[in-house]
Amino acid sequence: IDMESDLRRAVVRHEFELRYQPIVRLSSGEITGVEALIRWLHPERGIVPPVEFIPLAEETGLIVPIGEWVLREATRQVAEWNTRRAGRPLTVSVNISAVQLEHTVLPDVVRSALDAAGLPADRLTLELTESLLVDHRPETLQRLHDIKALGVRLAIDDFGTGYSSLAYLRQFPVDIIKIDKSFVDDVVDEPTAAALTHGIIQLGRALQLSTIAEGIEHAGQLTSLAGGNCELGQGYYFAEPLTESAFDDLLFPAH
Ligand code: G
Ligand code: G
Ligand code: MN
Ligand code: NA
Repeated sequence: IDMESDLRRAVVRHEFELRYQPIVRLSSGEITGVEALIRWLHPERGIVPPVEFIPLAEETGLIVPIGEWVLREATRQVAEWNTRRAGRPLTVSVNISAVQLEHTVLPDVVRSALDAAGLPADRLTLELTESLLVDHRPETLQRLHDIKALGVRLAIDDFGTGYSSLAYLRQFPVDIIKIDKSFVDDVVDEPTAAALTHGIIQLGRALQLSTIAEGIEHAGQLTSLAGGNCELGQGYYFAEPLTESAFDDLLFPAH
């Protein structure tokens, strides 16, 4: 069977699962949030990563029901963790495709997911890629403002890799910059990458945005980023994207 009908069946049969990667305060190691990342649990192929089906889901419009499921499931799960946890409630970050912004009444979907989960709007972050922001139509900007009006936070994902990163910061109502892994990869060994990374962090500070460094894999990277006052980070050094049950064990270690 072709992959499109395979993916349609997956939507009907709920063959998806979320993985949760912790987002950590670099100065203290405290977990402040999680990024939800989708996986397709294919009956024959096993676990299919998003890079292998998100593009098809976008072309076919199937990303709309899939994305709605991701929003509902991620907010439900994190609201549940927050009710069991002492301390400041976790935030949850969900990746949003351009197609979701075009083809759905996304603000209503977001509002409905938050209400159903009982999660305060300021605990949800939507991650937008720079390719999504290339779209300059007024409807896109209006929809982002409608979502912001709910109290949700917006992040620019993979920051620094697009063509006009700085222009997006003027145009779009963003709260968070996610520094792309390609900068973090070389922050220790390459003076240019280090200068750009620390420059992005200072830019974020000047604009009163949070900065999250992505793809931290080694202690040396953490030292450089924390030394440059990068607020938050994520990466294999802390944890890979975890199953719900593994993340649960991380939050609530057995005595
Ligand atoms: O999880 P992984 O590390 O393989 O993610 C690969 C890519 O898939 C990332 O670019 C990520 O933003 C994207 N992705 C993961 N989950 C989702 C999702 O729920 N919706 C969308 N639109 N993209 C996702
Ligand atoms: O594009 P986006 O930032 O949404 O997706 C994050 C992707 O990076 C996911 O595929 C996730 O599994 C992956 N990832 C997260 N931390 C690390 C890391 O430390 N190293 C590598 N190589 N990939 C990572
Ligand atoms: Mn992301
Ligand atoms: Na990214």
